[in-house]
Amino acid sequence: MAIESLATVWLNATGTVAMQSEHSGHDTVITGAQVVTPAGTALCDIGIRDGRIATLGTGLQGDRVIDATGLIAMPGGIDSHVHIAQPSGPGIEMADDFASATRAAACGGNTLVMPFVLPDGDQSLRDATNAYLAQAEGQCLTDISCHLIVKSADPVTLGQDLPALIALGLTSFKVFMTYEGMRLNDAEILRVMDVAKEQGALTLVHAENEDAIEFLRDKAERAGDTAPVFHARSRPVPVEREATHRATTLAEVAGVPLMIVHVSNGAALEEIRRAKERGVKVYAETCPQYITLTADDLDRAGFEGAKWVCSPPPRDTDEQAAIWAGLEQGAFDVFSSDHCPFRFADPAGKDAPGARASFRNIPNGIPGVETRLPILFSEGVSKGRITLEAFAALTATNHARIYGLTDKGAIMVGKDADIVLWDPSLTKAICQDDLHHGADYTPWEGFEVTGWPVHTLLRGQTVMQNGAPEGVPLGRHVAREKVSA
Ligand code: DUC
Ligand code: ZN
Ligand code: ZN
Repeated sequence: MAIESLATVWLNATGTVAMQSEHSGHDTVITGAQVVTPAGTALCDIGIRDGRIATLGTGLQGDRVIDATGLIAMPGGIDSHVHIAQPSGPGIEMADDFASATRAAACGGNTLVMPFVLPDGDQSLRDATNAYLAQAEGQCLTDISCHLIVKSADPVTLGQDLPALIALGLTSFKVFMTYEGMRLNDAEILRVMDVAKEQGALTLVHAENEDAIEFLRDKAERAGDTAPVFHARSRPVPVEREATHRATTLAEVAGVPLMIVHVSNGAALEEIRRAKERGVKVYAETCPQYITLTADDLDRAGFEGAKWVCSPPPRDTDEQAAIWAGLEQGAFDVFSSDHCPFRFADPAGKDAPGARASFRNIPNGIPGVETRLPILFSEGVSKGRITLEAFAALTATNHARIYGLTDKGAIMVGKDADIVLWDPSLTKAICQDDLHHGADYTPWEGFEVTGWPVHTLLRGQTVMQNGAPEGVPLGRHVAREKVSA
């Protein structure tokens, strides 16, 4: 369907706007862009009033006019999986605080990120949340909305803290099947899922089998195989496939929806497909590392491979193809960064004490909040694998729907004016020197992309223009709707 005729159909069919030749009273009007909405893509103006999208139409007038001719207007990116200033163990420090992470996020076309509250030591989940939100206050260039991490299924956490925090709008939490000290056993996961069901929250699962990993890790170390690449070899596809099967089965038993985060391979995706066929409501997330990186990236000379150490690890080109097939066929609901930044040349980061002696000691995670959207735009939209509408769904609209961010995630009348303008023809190589995160490297150094965000607006206010952050930290913590089973 031609863009003009689709515009007419959509604008009239919604009943929310009329095709007016003039409409005044806007604080800001964005003119001339191709506007991507849940109902299709149309050439029209966007009228913004009091931080919200007030009008979609033509010939709109306002106090400030942004000429976006030749650009694409998308909903601001929502990155529902980032780690910011998270406690990471003795002597280890994450490379981003709220200021640097949200600055990088805004420069990468995002308007909301979802970090995780992790209690430090035996801190309660409630105390950890209060401290974390206090740390974010006044620092954020984008909005934020926090998930919780449940690392203990004790009565206070399950009976008091989770219900109280869910009631305050923190309506999702992550459980781990890997990492000693974080992982829950099956009985504990079922009890956590039951709280999710009773209280209206969504459970996110990190699906890797810790016992199988430890078996392989120990064997590798005893054989003297301690280099970064053995991180990937000790976390092979079957450990993720088995845990994905178990997580979906536990959700089936508990009768709850769940999100499998950072799916890295076709076998795990197949487990998700089979669970869906059984009637389990399973959402799936994947990330840039699983469509662009491989385990060979960890196999560099010396200690360089530590830069690519994350879990699950990047796989191979066959698994990249399986993830692409899933993205093209709609098997994935969300595309997130799993931004988990550590500095490379830093004993508080990848070069932690003992890390060169064994991959076991390398902090897990890579930076990616600023590059998530350009990588998917370039590899997906520019290369013709996915449509603009699928891109918007995978990077914003589905995140808002699944996690209960009712005012966010789409260019529609009444929603927050969280908008990013894309130059689809801007070609460049990703370069650490241009990025705004706190890490001292990017895993995508030199990666060529076509398409880059050039203007980000948070509730109508410019927070990035032409690659530079702009304005004061306006970001807020956004409470979310409950999730129904
Ligand atoms: N899991 C994540 O989700 N992020 C970083 C490290 C990890 O294991
Ligand atoms: Zn994880
Ligand atoms: Zn993560």
